Amino acid sequence: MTEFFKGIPQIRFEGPESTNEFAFRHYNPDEMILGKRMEDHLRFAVAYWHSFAWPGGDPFGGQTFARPWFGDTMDLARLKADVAFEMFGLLGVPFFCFHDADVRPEGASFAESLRNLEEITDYFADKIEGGRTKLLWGTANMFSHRRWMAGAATNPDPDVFAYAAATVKSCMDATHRLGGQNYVLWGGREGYETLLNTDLNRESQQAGRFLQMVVDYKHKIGFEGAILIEPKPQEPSKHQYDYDVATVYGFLKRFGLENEVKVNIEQGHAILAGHSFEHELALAASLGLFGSIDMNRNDYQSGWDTDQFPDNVPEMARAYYEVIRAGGFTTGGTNFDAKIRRQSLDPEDLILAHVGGMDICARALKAAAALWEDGSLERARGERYAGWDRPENLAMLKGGTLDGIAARVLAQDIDPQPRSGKQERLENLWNRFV
Ligand code: XUL
Ligand code: CO
Repeated sequence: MTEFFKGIPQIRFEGPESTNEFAFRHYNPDEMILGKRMEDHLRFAVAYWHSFAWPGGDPFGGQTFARPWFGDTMDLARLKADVAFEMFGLLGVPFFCFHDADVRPEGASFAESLRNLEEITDYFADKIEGGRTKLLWGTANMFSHRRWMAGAATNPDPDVFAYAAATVKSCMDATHRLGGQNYVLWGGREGYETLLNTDLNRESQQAGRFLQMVVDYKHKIGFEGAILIEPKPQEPSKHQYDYDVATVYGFLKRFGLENEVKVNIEQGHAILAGHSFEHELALAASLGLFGSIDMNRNDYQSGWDTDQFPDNVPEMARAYYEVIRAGGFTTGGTNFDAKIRRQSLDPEDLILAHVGGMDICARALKAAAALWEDGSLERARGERYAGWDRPENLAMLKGGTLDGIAARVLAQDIDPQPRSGKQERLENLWNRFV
């Protein structure tokens, strides 16, 4: 054991009445909900980068955190891993997620970076084997180092494209070796700052080819997890190609990859794209793309990607209702891609942030599941479309023609009668459960 979380107890479920800060009030892993354990519904993951690699900087100031593992040596990388797995254990989370750059020091060459990653992968493998926290997903950080400033796969320099291919291969290998359930691609620099120096067509052809190679490699090594793209409209780039779920779907269709790749939807990214989180979830499910979620909100006033822990049960309930409607997670889960504020210096702040986030999500899941079980909302939705079950109406969708339908409108003197959409009534129903 390291000293870092000294004095912090194992976090356990104590129920809604508990006043113990270091306990769950709602997250009860073994509680059965809709026939499944709560833990298996939520599938929580801790994000290595925000909790263990982020120094606490913002655009106006640098490091605020003093962590004993900050530095560029392999010994410190191992200490960081020790502390990280201690926190996973204290929280009892089933999963974690990481980028290569979070877990190993950058080497002087690609070969050295690769060796460092492989060494840490072995170190993780032992910890995974000896504990109960597994890998939800791995990914490559192709946005922090200056080599990526003009993009990774979409870079005008073919050497960067090659370096990106080698990097993703190494991260897919690590993810595969650790039994990861997904591999994520988030293209923070896959976009542009100005169209004046950008060839959109070339860059999207490069991105399409790159993703095809990722999919080919997945099959080559027998990786059974899902490949996920994480949409985001901008930040750090002025405009990012993976803008939102609909844009990603268009891209996948264009390159024939819509059955190979799904999406990892982040709450804050959905809002930055001008959507609600539930919109992005519902759309992904309807397109067959729903994979996983990053559960972190932005500050609604600042308009930045502030990556805060969730604090709003009604909003999260909308999200988990869509997750339930989508049939729940398969390989995906709820990753807290969230960081504590830069003034939250104490080790216990890290723990309490996750305890709160897990409880908010658990509460939201319970509310959403109760409404789902009640069934009134789905019945109301079904009734609204019930006219489509009649054979003459079904026929319009299957082989109907404009002139044939026009003839029927005339013959039967069809005169549509508007009906209430019942929105307030449904909002009242929703509020009975949330
Ligand atoms: C950035 C973001 C990333 C991805 C993984 O906004 O969400 O942390 O989740 O690269
Ligand atoms: Co994210």
